[in-house]
Amino acid sequence: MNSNSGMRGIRQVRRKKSSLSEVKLVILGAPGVGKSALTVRFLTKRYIGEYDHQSDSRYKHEIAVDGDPVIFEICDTSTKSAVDLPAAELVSWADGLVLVYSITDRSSFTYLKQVFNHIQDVRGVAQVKEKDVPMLILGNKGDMVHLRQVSSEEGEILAKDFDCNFLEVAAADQVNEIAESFYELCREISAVRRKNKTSLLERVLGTKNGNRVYHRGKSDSSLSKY
Ligand SMILES: Nc1nc2c(ncn2[C@@H]2O[C@H](COP(=O)(O)OP(=O)(O)OP(=O)(O)O)[C@@H](O)[C@H]2O)c(=O)[nH]1
Ligand SMILES: [Mg+2]
Repeated sequence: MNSNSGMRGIRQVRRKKSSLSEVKLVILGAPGVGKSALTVRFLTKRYIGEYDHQSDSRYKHEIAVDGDPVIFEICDTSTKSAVDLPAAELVSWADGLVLVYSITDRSSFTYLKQVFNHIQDVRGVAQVKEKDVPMLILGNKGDMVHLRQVSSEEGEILAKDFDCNFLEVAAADQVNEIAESFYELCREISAVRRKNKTSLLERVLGTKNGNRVYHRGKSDSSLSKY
């Protein structure tokens, strides 16, 4: 490796770090699907079994993703009933959304469709289509297959409809799979930021694909024609 490519490598690492430094996630889903269990599993690797149901819980925690430190700010929502929709401010606040249902509870699966429509209302259909707010669907309580009400195929179809990743998990049993699904969401958020940064630069510089484009601006009209 020559010194130039070494420098390039260092700059790339620096840029990656700054774009990945803080990630805001909101965990959504019907009551009792395991939102808190999954959040605590991800943040502490622990499974306690019983969690506070009274109010939303907020966490701020630094975790390394692909060797780079990332500050995860997570809002674990507490849903009072399966007709309540998440607060619009929370949906707007999020960089990424984790949508949880329980494979043992069909109504929690159906609830996510309502939540998705609500996300589209809040963030805009076009933005959701463009994946400006990456999402992840987790079908939790995968250890309770004897009580299964939602098939894996249905979960996959839902993820295709929402155009996002999907995984069946068990907060009760798993650590690494859950962590990896959160890391992947974090990578997607980082990709969105890079994309938005590039398109902002293109707009500011008036360039696309390296070609400079001339835009007639307001000040042009005040220029003398002679
Ligand atoms: N068997 C099994 N039980 C689970 C799993 N995840 C969570 N639970 C249990 O399901 C119950 C609800 O879990 P919570 O994490 O409190 O669910 P929640 O979605 O945060 O619930 P609310 O905050 O009330 O909306 C608890 O008794 C958990 O122990 C899992 O993967 N397997
Ligand atoms: Mg909870």
